[in-house]
Amino acid sequence: MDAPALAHPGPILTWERQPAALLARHERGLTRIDAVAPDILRVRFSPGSALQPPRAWGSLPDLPATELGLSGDDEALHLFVERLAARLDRTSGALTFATPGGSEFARDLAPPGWREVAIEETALAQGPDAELPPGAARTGVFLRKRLAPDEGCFGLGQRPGRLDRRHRRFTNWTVDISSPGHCRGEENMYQAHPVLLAVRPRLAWGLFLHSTWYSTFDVGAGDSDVLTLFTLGGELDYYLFAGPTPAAVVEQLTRVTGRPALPPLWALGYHQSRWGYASDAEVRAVARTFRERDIPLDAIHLDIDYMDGFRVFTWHPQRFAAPAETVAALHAEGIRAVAIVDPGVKKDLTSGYPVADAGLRGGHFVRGPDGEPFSGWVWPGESLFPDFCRADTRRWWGEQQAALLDAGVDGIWCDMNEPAIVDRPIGTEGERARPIPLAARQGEAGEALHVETHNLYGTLMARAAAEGLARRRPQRRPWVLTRAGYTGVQRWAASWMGDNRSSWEDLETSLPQLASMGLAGSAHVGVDIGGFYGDCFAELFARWIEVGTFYPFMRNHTQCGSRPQEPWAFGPQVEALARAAIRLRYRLLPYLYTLAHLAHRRGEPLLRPLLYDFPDAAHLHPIEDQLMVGPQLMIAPVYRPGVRRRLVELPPATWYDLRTGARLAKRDALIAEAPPGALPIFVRGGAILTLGNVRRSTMEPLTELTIEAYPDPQAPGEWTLIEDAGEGLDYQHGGLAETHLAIASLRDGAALSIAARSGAYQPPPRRLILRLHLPEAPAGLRLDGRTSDAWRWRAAERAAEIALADDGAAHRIEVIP
Ligand code: MIG
Repeated sequence: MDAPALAHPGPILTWERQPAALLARHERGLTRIDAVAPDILRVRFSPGSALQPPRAWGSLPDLPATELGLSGDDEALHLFVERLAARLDRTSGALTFATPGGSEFARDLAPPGWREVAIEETALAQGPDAELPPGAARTGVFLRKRLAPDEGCFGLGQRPGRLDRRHRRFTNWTVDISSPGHCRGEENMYQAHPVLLAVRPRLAWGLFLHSTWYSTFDVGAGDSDVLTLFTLGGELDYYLFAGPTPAAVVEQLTRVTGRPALPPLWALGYHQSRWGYASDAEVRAVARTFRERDIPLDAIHLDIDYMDGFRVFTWHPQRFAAPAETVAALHAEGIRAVAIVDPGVKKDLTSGYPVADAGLRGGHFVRGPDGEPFSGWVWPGESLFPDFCRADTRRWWGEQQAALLDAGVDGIWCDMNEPAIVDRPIGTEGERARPIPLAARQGEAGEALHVETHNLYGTLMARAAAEGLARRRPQRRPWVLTRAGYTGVQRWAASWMGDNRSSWEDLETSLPQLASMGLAGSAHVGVDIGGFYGDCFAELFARWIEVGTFYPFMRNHTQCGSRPQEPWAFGPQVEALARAAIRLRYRLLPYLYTLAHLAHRRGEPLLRPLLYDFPDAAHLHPIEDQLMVGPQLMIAPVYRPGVRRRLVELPPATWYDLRTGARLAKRDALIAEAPPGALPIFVRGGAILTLGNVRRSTMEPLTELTIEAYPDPQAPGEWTLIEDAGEGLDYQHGGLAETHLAIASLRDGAALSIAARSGAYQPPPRRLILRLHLPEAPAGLRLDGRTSDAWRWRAAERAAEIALADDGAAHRIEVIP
């Protein structure tokens, strides 16, 4: 296909310096570069004479600008912030970036180009609904950047498929990929994350295309050394992150798009769900069975079955006749209730359904191109769709949650918010996806067309849910789970990856999928453990739950009508393995919760690819079936039938086997024994792992804290345990407990120091167990300078152990060689 030629900006005619920005006018169009931070530049280019004004619903947090250094010569304008330099060519308008040391990257192969793009050229060709009114933006802007031959390309969010995104093409347009009419693709998904992380030895950089419009990334698919960005938005707008490590890029990205919300502690526990827990009695029976079988559980999710005729914000009058009692019964067992909410509001105007009535009266629904409320078909039948671009609509929606919150519901699960809509009653023959028309109007007073705001629909619904929770329960932390989203959704919600299948492939793909979500800024993510579509089976379930232990969000969920998938559904052997996996999750909670704080403070993903922690080991970067869980743990899951051992690459570090406590001999790789129930888990030398006692749920107090030190003979190690009440907002005002821990490797042994606890949060009384992992039993142990006779050698764990009451004071144990 011969695409029409692109228009280009031509030479820069005039330029002006603003306090933290450069504004350059070309023969055609203008470039604006903002110094966002010492390590972040924002680049905008418009083919017109002005940039689009910021959108009211644009949801990036405000950042203070930084100083921009600027100089010019005959050929170029040179821009500097502390850790990033850019060169804007005066003749062509092309940009190049460089480190302060002069290493070039992200070079434009040509200046931005544009042309009129017909909708049919995009994946948006959806029949007549795709038509935009005359005059609506259809200018497509293109940008081609050079990819270095040794640059690995990562990110782009939840798409399954390979972790390394190079040689593929991606569309950023939120769709319900599980609905008829869409096939299960790797190219486009429920969530849109136009985020790229490029990694080469000693230099990582990142790019966030700040366009909520339909956009595409060609990551070396056409020409392997070219990255082509395209947006239908009529203007180019991207943030460039200086790195220089992958961790720095993720920090920079989430500084711009927002950090992941800190979840309440219970959200990190085990969640049980299924489409089809259809009555109060059934829900109580599930809860009771968990308790009878002594399997920890923190939350049960209520799917659309609880509603009355799928009317959002209602309860079924018979099956859930007394919802407050249902939820209270769960709470009495230490279990939280999460309720699903769909955006489609049944267009029921005759039975006094307040959500439809008040919604119409308040003008809260998306209006079609004709200005009348748009309707389409979803579970409730013909439905209306809230216009979440409007602040007053988000508020109104949040208030509707009273119907759930008054019954005691703890968290909100936002589904179908791509939004998913079909063209006739669900299940009718010939059913096809029927999206909101691109020319539908959203925002206050017809401010924008749906084509611009579509990608934000899921995020803004999650935001409405989270803000509604916060308003109604100002003392508690909102917890929201969402299916659809756009980069930045992490500020309001955790995400699950939608409708996967009960298959080995889907277990395998969850690893790169969740890791890529982390790189796009969403730290709290999971897939349906056991798989959604189809029937799970014993071996697959056993493998999946052992991997799920390490998903930041750990939920078992399945489709209605599939075979039972609760931990006991596959017989006593698998039940025992599942119980052990879930118990391990609860043991790990103090570590995972500290990681949740780090995600909230600096965007750091809980689950991440090896490249995040080992940026200089380029040969490990494409690996996607071994992941890091925080900086201390590495997992090497089994995701194939019949496999009982597997190859594990050992990144450059000292490693311990978590199960034996033994330090591994230095080598590049090993074969790990991995029968079901024994997922290979490795601890990095220098790590200090903090473990809790197993609880039935996080509503029970932590009564024991184990601090396990894994000395690295080559280097000291340190860690700060972060704790708080697990709920509420005190953590924002000093209500934290931070315990600094350090291991020193002494000539003949090691020492573990625990600093006095700082911060205003007082953990409940508990026992402290200190363990030092050593090659062999030492002659003795000194506690706080005195030879102890209360220590013991735990041969099975290869650790010297001592227990004491946790008094919050400083302690030190030291090996007597
Ligand atoms: O059209 O609410 O991805 O988790 O169980 C299906 C029923 C709608 C899709 C979600 C799935 C949920 C299901 N929903």
